[in-house]
Amino acid sequence: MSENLHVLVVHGPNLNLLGQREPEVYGTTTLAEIDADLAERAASEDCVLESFQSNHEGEIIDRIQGAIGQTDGILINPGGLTHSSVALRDALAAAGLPVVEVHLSNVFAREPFRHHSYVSGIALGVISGLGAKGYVMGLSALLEHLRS
Ligand code: CA2
Repeated sequence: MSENLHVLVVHGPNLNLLGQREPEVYGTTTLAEIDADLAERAASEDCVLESFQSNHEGEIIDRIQGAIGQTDGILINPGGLTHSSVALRDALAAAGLPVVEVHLSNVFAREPFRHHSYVSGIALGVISGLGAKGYVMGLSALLEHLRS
């Protein structure tokens, strides 16, 4: 691996709809805009970033397995898989990489089924409710952790 830090950004199911549906819950920023903001921050921090979105749990797990030995950390919004997927948690734990979990909405101010995350217990930290800005904050925290 080169001396630049490598970060994998994972966007879970339905996040491809950002900016097109439910703006009152998820805001008006599109996924492409979030990725562009992340790419800009990554470039200023000499970080190599790769963003990946899938609506398929297995594809996400395959991508996380593929990151082993190739990536230094993972920034993830697991979408609805947050609250349902033991398999996603197992994949992240098996990767053994620092993980920052991001949610656009404040999941704790929403329905009770959103209050539990299978990912949080293996995450370095969680950002929830700060909208699209939360991703850049999460990347920043992840890079700071990797450099410390
Ligand atoms: O707040 C978040 O970022 C969530 O991870 C979003 C998930 C939800 O299941 C989690 O509880 C919290 C849903 C992602 C669906 O994204 C959409 C975006 C636009 C329109 C419809 C869905």
